[in-house]
Amino acid sequence: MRNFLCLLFLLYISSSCQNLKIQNSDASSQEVSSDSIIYLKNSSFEKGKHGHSTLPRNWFHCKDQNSPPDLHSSHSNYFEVRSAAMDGDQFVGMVVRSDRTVENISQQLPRAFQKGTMYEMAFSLAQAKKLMSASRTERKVINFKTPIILQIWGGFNYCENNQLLYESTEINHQDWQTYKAKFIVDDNYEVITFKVDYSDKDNFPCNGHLLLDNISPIVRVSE
Ligand SMILES: [Ca+2]
Repeated sequence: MRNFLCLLFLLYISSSCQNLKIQNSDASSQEVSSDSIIYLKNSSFEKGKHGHSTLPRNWFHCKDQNSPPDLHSSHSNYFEVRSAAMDGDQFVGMVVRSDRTVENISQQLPRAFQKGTMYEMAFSLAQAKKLMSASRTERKVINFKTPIILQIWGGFNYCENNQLLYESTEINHQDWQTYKAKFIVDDNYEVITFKVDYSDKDNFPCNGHLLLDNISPIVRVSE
């Protein structure tokens, strides 16, 4: 993990280089050209004014859902979330609700995935100490405290989730932890979607949330 994060940092600051010599986790080396890296826009959610039901700049969401996710700041207090960002000053919060609606954010990839290719990326997840919001089904303000999971989907538009690329474990920790996703895409997807879901399909619906920050570039890797 440590080597992987170092790799992503080096790739990020060296994007002007045509070819980079990198060291992967098993200590073997490989050449990574700049066209092997997909840079998401506003990947740490620093652009766009924070607010509840507010999308960060360059991000979209499927409008079939109730509302957009929330854009929190280290100094904001939306829904009584008082967490500090993992990177910079802002981060995203997404909820699942007992009315069976879930939140998501999507971005059109600056370069489409290539079918049959393996990619690797990292991001940070946490749960706030509390997130107090109105529950439509219970008709009162409650703590959305149930731990939930993050899914990453590949698709061709913001409401079309074609391939599940990654699914996290249940996020039940209040410190930021970095997760790594490694996946092979089965089509030339043009949109990436980060979506939350219930951690226990046999025991839903429920009210829960997680926080997301600091998404790395997406790097093409060999198997
Ligand atoms: Ca951030």
